[in-house]
Amino acid sequence: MGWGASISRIPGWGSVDGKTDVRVEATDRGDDTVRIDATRLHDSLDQMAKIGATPGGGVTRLALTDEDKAARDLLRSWLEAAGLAVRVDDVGNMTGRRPGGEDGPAVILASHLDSVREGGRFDGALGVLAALEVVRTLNDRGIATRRPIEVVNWTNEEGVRFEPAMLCSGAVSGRFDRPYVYGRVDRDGRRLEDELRRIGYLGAAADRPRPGVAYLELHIEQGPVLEAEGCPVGIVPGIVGITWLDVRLSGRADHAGPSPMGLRRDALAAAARLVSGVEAMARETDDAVATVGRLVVEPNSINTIPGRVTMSVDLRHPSAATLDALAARFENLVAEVQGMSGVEIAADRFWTSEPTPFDAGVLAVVQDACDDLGVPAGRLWSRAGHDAKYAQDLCPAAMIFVRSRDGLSHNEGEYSAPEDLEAGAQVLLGAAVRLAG
Ligand code: HGY
Ligand code: MN
Ligand code: MN
Repeated sequence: MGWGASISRIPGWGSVDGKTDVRVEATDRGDDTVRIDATRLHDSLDQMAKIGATPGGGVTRLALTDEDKAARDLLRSWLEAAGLAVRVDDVGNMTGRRPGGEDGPAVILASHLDSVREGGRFDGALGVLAALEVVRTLNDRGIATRRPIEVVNWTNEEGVRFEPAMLCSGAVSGRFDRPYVYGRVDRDGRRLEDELRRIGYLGAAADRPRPGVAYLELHIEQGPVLEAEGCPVGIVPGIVGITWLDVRLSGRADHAGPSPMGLRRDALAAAARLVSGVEAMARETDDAVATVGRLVVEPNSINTIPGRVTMSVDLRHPSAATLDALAARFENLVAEVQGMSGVEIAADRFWTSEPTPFDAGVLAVVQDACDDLGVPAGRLWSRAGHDAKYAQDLCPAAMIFVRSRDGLSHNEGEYSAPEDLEAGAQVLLGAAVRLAG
C-alpha cells in the first residue's frame, strides 16, 4: 500500500523559521494525487547498492575511495538526467539544483553516499535517492515549485576512513576549517585533500551548499524504536550528543616468555581495562551508550607482549552535561589504569557533536505531510549522528526516519521493507512540496 502525496488541497501558510512565510499553493490538479514512482526508487537503490557490494549483501563504500567515486559519478549522471545543475564544492559535497519560480534559498534534501565497512545499502543512500525521486516525480508531473529544490550528497558523513563524522557538512557550517578537513588522514596516511583530487571531486568553495529555506533528511532509523511502535515512519526532533576520543597506549614490547609478570608494561592488558571500564560506565548511566569500535595492537605477534595500542571511544548521551561527565569519568579511568600498569596513556577527545534539537516549524511541516498521507509516524530523537546536525546551523532542519528491521544497521543485514521506504519517500515529497511552495 502506498500513500499518495495529495498536494492539490493543501493551501495554507506556515512559518518555517519564524521569518519566512511558506505559502503552499493549491495546484490546479484537482484531486490528482502525486505519488513517487516506487519501482524507480527501488531500482535506483538496487543500482547504487551494487557499488561497493560485499559478499554478505551489504556495501563497503568508504569516503573518497574508488567505490565512492563510482557512486558519485552515478548520482551525477542521474541528477543531470533530471535536469539539475550539479556543482561540487571544495570538500567534495555535491549539490544538484532544481530551479524554482523564484531564485534564492532552496529547500535542501540531503544525505550521504559513503558507508561504513560492511555496512548496509540504505544508510545514507536512501536519503539521497529519495531526494532524487522527489525531483524526478515533480519533473514527471510538470510541477513547478516557488522555491528551488537542492539535492545534496555530503562528503564523509560516516567518519570511518577520515575521522570525525559529518566532517564536510561541518566544514560548510563552519565547525571545521579547510586545513583541518584537508589534513585528515586515513589509516594508510593518505590525506583527504589528496583523495578528493585523486577521484576528481575537489571543487570550489563558492560551490558549497548555501543556507536554505529549510533542510530535510530522510534516513533509516538504525534502531528498534519504530519497529516496537509499529510505525513505518518517524519524525525526528533532534540528535543526541556524541563525543569521540582517540586513545594511544605506549607500554613496552617484550618477550612473552622470560619477562616476569611484575615487570611487564602490556599495552593491550591496559587497553582491556579501558574497554571494560567504558562498557561498565555506559551500562550504569541511563540513556548512555559507549563503544570501542576501533583497536589496533602492535606489533601484534603471538609471542610478543603488545607494546602499543591505539583505540577509539564513542560516547553518546542526550544531555551535554552527562556526556561531559562520562568523558571526565573516562579520563579518570585512564589515570587509574596508567598508574597501575606503568603504560603511558594519552586520550584525545577530538570531536564533540553537542545534542541538537531540530526546527519546530520544519517538524510541523513533516507532521502535516504524515497526517495528510495518513502515515502513522512515531517521534524519536536520533542516537546516530547525521549531517542534519550541522545543517541545522545553516537553516531550519528536520529529519524523517524509516523503520529498520530489528533496528539493525552498520551491518550487512540492514533492511527496511519496501513499503516503509516508499512511505518515507512519500512523506519527504509531501514535506518538500509544502516547504518549496
Ligand atoms: O556515527 C554515527 O552515528 C553516524 O553513523 N556517522
Ligand atoms: Mn547515515
Ligand atoms: Mn552510518
